[in-house]
Amino acid sequence: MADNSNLKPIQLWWRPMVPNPAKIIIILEELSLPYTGTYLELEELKQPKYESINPNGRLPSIHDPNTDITLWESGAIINYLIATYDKTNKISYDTFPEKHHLDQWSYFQTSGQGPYFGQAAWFLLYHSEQVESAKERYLGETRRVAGVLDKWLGSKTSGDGNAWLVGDKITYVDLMFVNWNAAVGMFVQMAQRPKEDWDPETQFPHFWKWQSAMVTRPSFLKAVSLQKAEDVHL
Ligand SMILES: N[C@@H](CCC(=O)N[C@@H](CS)C(=O)NCC(=O)O)C(=O)O
Repeated sequence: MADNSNLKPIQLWWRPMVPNPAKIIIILEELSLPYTGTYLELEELKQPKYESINPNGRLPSIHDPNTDITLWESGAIINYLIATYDKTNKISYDTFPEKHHLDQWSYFQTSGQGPYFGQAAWFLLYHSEQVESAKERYLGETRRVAGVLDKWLGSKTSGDGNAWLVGDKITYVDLMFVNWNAAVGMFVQMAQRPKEDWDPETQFPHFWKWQSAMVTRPSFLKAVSLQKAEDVHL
C-alpha cells in the first residue's frame, strides 16, 4: 500500500451520531490517511460561515491541503479520496468492468439507500406529526433496498468466505452502506416498532452476514468510538 503518512491532515467538517460524516472517517481510516476534524453543532450548519464551504449546509465536507480542494457530498468526497489516495486499489478496482460496478453501487447507496433509510428515521423519530403512511412507505423502501442487497450478495461467492458487492474483496462501496445499515436497527428500536418491521438476521441473511463482517473492521470501530462525546474534537 502507498505510504500516505507524510501527507498533511485532511480537514473534515463533521458531527458524531450521523451516518454520512462517519462514511468519510471509515475511508480515511482504511487508507491510513491523516485527518483532523472540525466539529459543528446543528445550528452552525445553515449559517453563512459553513455555507461558504458547503452551500448545501450539510455534513460532511472536506478540505485537502495536499491538493487544495474543498469538497462536499459524501459520495463525491469518497470518489476523490479513492482516486487520489488508493493507488494500489486496496479497497477499489481500476479494471473493467469492476470500476463501473463500483460507480453503480456507489450511486445506489447515495440515491437509494441513504435517502430512504434517512426518511424512515425522520418519519419514525423526528417528524412533527405521526404520519403512519409515510412510516410504512419508508420502512417498506428500507426493506426493499435491503432485499436488493441481500439477493445480490446471495448470488456472490468469494475466496474469503464473504460476499462483497463488487469483485471478490471488500471495497469502498461495501463500506459506504455500513453506517445506514447499522442505524436502522437503532431507530426502529427507538420508535418501538414491532420486530417484523426490521429483522435482518431472519429476513435478509446474506445482507446480515455482509453487515456483520463489516462492523468488526477497525475502521468502523474507530468511527463508532468517535461518537463518544469526549472524542468529538478529532
Ligand atoms: N447527500 C448528502 C447528505 C448529507 C446529509 O444529509 N448530512 C446530514 C448528516 S448525516 C446532515 O448534515 N444533517 C443536518 C441537516 O440536515 O441540517 C451527502 O451524502 O453528503
